[in-house]
Amino acid sequence: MNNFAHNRQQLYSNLPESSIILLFAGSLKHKSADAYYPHWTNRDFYYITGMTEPDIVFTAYRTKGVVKEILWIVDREPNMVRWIGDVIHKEEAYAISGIQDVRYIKDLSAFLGSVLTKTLYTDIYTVFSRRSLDTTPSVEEVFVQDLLKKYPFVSFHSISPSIHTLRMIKSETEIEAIEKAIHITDIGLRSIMKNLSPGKTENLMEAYFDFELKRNKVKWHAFNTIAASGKNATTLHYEENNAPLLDGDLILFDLGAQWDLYNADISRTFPINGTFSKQQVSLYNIVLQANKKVIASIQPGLEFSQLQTIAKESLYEGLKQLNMVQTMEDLSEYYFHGVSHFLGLDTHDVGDTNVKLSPGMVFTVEPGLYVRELGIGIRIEDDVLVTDKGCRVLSNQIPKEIHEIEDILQQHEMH
Ligand SMILES: [Mn+2]
Repeated sequence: MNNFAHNRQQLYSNLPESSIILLFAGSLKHKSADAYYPHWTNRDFYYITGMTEPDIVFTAYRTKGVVKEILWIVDREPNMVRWIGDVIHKEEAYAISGIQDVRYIKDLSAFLGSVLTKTLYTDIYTVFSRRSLDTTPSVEEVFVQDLLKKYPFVSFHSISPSIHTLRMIKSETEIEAIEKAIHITDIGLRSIMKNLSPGKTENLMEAYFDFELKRNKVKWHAFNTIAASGKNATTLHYEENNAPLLDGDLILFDLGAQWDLYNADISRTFPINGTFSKQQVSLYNIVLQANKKVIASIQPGLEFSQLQTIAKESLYEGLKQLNMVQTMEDLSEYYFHGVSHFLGLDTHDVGDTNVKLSPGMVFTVEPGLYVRELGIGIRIEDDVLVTDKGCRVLSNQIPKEIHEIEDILQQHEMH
């Protein structure tokens, strides 16, 4: 069975008899003048349909035990095709989604009207994903408000929790896409390592990464690249990436490619001149130790929240030996973010973190230390998959041991 069809079957298992699922791909967002932002398909919509084009709608409803699913696509005028290209056709939409009944969006309103007025379907499940009360209403909310004016007897429910629960457990195909994203991220990082030297700039390092991504047919980054040297690395989300690289400083990279909408999220920290100083070694090893301890602890049944506890204890022990902290509270001066987040269709992927680990979950392990007064920021981030007995580090091939990193950095002539 097609992956997306499989996802739909899982979703339908909890669908009550008198309810309709209504999902939107979302529309192009206006940027300025005649320019639009690139379309970012709603990730829940993609998970259920496999479609990436804007303005598509998906409906499903159960009738006499059978679920009827319909995909509503756009029909573009021939003249518009000449200007902005073709849209997806019915056969293509079926091939991708596995949904046999594909219709044109202009008929959706009449369809919903007839279903709502002639049958007992009164519960509509859709995606409510507004990030905060202050952001603009989503396409779903606008649709819902409009429909409620015409059909005040229907009630709406959020289907997001059901889809997000499914999205927490990755299929083989999803894992392969994440692995591919990590593989290309590795290629990009190695290009950075080959070209890293004092006197260059952060943005040049970013350019080496970007070149490899484009060369390997990556369309989007997983997120904005962080290339932060020296004290810049102590700002968590530094994205200026324009400072010169100084001899003796470290540089922290947090970056990732996206493949088939699935993301990689990797952090590595390198010495700009090819050799870690003594002080850098001692701090780096504390972070590396924490990274390894968290990874070693991963197994089904462990509380997700325990990952952070293990990371903090490990970092604390290391810093205590250096006399940099006295109590656990002191650690927040040098480490102030979570150690793990789920990874998938979103870089900070959906999912409930008040859970125990289960096979198929994919998340990051990213302890760090940020010592402002020393101009040192270190983060070592891997992506891991929970297996039956423990975990598989999907980013295992990306060097993180000091001797591995120094070997690679020192292989090339510094120029
Ligand atoms: Mn991350």
